Amino acid sequence: MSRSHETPASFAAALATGGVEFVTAFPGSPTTTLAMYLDAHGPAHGIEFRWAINENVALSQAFGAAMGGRGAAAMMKHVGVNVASDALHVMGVVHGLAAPLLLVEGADAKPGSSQSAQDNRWLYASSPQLLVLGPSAGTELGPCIADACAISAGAGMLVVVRGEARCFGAREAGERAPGAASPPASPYAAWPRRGFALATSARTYEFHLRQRASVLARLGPWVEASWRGSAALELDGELETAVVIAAHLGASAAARARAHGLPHLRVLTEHPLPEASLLALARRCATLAVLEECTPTLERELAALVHRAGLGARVIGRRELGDPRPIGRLDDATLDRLLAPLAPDSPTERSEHRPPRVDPGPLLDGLAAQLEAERLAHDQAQPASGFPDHDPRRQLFAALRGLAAEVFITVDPGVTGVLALADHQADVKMHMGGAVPIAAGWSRARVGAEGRRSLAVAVVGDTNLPHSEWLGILDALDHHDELLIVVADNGSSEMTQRIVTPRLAPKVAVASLEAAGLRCWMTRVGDGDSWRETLAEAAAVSGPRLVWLHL
Ligand SMILES: Cc1ncc(C[n+]2csc(CCOP(=O)(O)OP(=O)(O)O)c2C)c(N)n1
Ligand SMILES: [Mg+2]
Repeated sequence: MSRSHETPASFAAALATGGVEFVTAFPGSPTTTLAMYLDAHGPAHGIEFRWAINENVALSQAFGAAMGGRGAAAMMKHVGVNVASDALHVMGVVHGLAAPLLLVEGADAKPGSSQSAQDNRWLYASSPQLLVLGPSAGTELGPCIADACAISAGAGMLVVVRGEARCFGAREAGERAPGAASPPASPYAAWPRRGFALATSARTYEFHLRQRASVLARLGPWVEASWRGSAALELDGELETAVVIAAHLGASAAARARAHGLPHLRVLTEHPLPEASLLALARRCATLAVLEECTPTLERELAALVHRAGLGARVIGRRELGDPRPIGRLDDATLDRLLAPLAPDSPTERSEHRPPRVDPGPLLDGLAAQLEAERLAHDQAQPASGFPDHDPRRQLFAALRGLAAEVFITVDPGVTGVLALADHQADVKMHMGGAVPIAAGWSRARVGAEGRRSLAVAVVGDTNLPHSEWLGILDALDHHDELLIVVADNGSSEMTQRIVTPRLAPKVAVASLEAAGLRCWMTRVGDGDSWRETLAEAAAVSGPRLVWLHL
């Protein structure tokens, strides 16, 4: 193991070792320092870094890069997750991405420099059922990123790394992960070669969640080993009180529990929890005292777990321990004040115990074949509907596929996007505002690499454009992305009873985008072949460009 004393440097090295080559971020403490390091030194680690116009764009670009086979991470602070939340709820549930994908969240529970203390643990654990790792010190960051990347690569799923200033702002980075010599290989091919449209919808969402349950079950042995605790946990006998410490408080709170001679277990994941280990402890205790910052998320989950198992242990939290504040930092002095009354008369605890390490990679062996068989069965049982034969959009998507040797097509929600999913006419549909940044991210993975003639195309609905695609376009302009944007203008939202929401008239919209520096064309599908010629002309030039297509 090599030693590194700077957290940002060891963070970058861990990302690179884990296969992350593309990082997008929107600034906000406590991730800014890490992101600024990547901005300055990313290339030395083989990492392309860019600031994004907002967090939705950051996460969506990272997702597109992972679809293209380039490991990616998006970084933001806890309130930034609100801006990325629509993306997170769709991108978070799918599997089979062709490279690792991480969301690195900086939490601020005090709050120390934020407008709110917002606790995102419940959000991750709710519908997207995300795996969330919670490193609590600079020393834990490297091993945590290594496992996050290995799991993300093996399942092709988004994994969250949630830390706060204790971890991301730490000076001492300590030991790097034992680290594979080369990043974990992905068992999944990149799009468009993958050959089907990746999408979430009413047709697929439950299917994705069933797959997630199966992936998390495979990871069970790794999750069950994701804790540290006092050696006394291994011993027989009854305990009066044991302390359960949430991942984000981790090492520093465990040190205080040890100083008071209290048996303790600190979990390393925020979701899911090592339930069997927690229950084993609960069986031996009269009281479990939970330490966590912000909302009583772990406290409630542990209480429910103990209740479901029919155990008698009492679960108490900060309030019962004597901290009436609903939020606020648990610094060492506060922890000492809360823990001192619990200290046993004859303390026995000294060192921290680690269960034997479980390598998560092998737990996911064979998963790719399982996921693919399940997908084919689901598609057969509930096939996607495509465009009717006479619909000109069928011809449009066929024409887009033919624009280059390799064409990747993103769409957004709407009738145009949904019907393009059948027969692999498009490659991906996620949320409103996803088409442009996903295409931009994919183009960073594929265009120009290995001499390929590849083209990224984002097909944007006329309602989606003002709702949420506009900022992604500005970001693509700012970064000179290789990207063809096609606005599919049917004059309304066909999806929602043809409602017309606030928008600029097409000519005004195009003039605005041209003023921003975007090269634009306007045409109409059905006017002979001229629209095909316009698309070919736009495809042949470079940089971000846009064809406004009246349908
Ligand atoms: C954040 C969010 N708000 C509302 C919706 C509901 N919705 C789905 S598609 C859509 C608009 C699609 O209109 P357009 O972009 O014009 O595509 P079209 O249906 O006309 O092809 C709306 C409002 C949604 N999916 N997400
Ligand atoms: Mg429309």
